[in-house]
Amino acid sequence: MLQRLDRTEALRRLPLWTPVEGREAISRSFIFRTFNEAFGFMTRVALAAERMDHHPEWFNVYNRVEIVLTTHDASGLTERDVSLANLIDEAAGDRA
Ligand code: HBI
Repeated sequence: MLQRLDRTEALRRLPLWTPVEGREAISRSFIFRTFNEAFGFMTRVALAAERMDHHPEWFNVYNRVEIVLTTHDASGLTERDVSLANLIDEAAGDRA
């Protein structure tokens, strides 16, 4: 069984992420220079997410990528979201 995490506690460990209003979820937005950079980032995240069997909800327009993380199986946040968020932060490098 997946152990749910308190969102405030999760966000304390993920300073670049913000709460999603009305949902037990967290989000972060990224702006890249080009679509190629944005999609390269998404490709790295997608391959890692598939290995983890934990997948982002995301939205891309040209150089902008918006990501929402939550654990559907737990109806809230779990360590899987924190792990994926850390991986996403690393894949993004120093992008805003
Ligand atoms: N990804 N974000 C997220 N949340 C889940 O609960 C989840 C997932 N990827 C795969 C997955 N669950 C599987 O355990 C099946 O429920 C599809």
